Amino acid sequence: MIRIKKEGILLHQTNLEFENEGVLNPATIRVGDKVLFYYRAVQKGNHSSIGFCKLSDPLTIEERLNKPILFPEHDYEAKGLEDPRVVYIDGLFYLTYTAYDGVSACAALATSTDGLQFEKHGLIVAQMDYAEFKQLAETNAPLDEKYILYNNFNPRLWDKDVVFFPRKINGRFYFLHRIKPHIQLVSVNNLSDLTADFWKDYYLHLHDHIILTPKYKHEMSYVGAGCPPVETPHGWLFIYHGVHETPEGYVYVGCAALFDLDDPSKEIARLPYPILAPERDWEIRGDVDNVCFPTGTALFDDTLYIYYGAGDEVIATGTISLTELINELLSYRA
Ligand code: BMA
Repeated sequence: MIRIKKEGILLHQTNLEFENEGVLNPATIRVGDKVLFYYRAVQKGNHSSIGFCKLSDPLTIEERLNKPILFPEHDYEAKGLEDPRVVYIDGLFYLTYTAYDGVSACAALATSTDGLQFEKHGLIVAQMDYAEFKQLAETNAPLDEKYILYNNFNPRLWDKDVVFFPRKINGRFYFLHRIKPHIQLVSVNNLSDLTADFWKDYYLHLHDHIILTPKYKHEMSYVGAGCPPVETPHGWLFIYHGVHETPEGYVYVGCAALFDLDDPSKEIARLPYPILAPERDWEIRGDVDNVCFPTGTALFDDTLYIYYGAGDEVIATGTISLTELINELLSYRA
């Protein structure tokens, strides 16, 4: 069994209005020897924006902005910008986040050439009623009943946890997304291909796009994409979150799986146990109890730094040897 070594809390909330309730779930990316860090900052009343820090090394904050770098400006994100993820592809930072408008929570995209000034591109997932999604998804195959269980109380379809792969694969953009309870995979030549008709056709064939479903006890309720996949010679390393229900509520843990480099819809291996689970006070008790929610990594030599929201209130870091993690995964080949 291999576990993430806990390095402790990296970022706390402050008294600044935009982050006086908590900080969590950061998008992270290594640039040179620094790490750029875009985190979900929550203002009392559960209004989120994206805060920004720069780390001089993976565990040291060098600079922290005293106002959000991204905040609500449009109707589709009026109630908050949540859970960012970031990658850098061909000269551009792609930052995805969950845009909440009070009715639905759907993924949106912003891009930047310098990592500081972002241009918003709006929602990039389907904007449809849940009823329409259900009707499309049931056309060609029965729909797993958990889709109904976790979605039927929302009039609109919720689609969160959009996480881009950090490079194009055979010339195409790939990204993960999550309609509960599974992780689905999209690939397109151009992001402008993501039209309403694209999504209708996609949901007609939902089954073909599901790439990760709950398998083990710790992830039995649902799974969701976590950190941008890490490229290794043996495949794409996915650090994702798995959720299971207990009498005390849902427990969020960090999990690891390996997917094929050329065809990321193929699962190569998955660990049958979590590598990161709530154990410390600040993971067990928080704004939401029992949450470890990994959203970003940074690789320095063989050490993979994993950044995660803990208890939906603070941001913590964990480390693991990439080689050891991959070797462990390979011993659990599908
Ligand atoms: C998810 C998101 C995350 C949060 C997690 C655990 O649905 O809201 O921001 O960290 O739940 O509460």
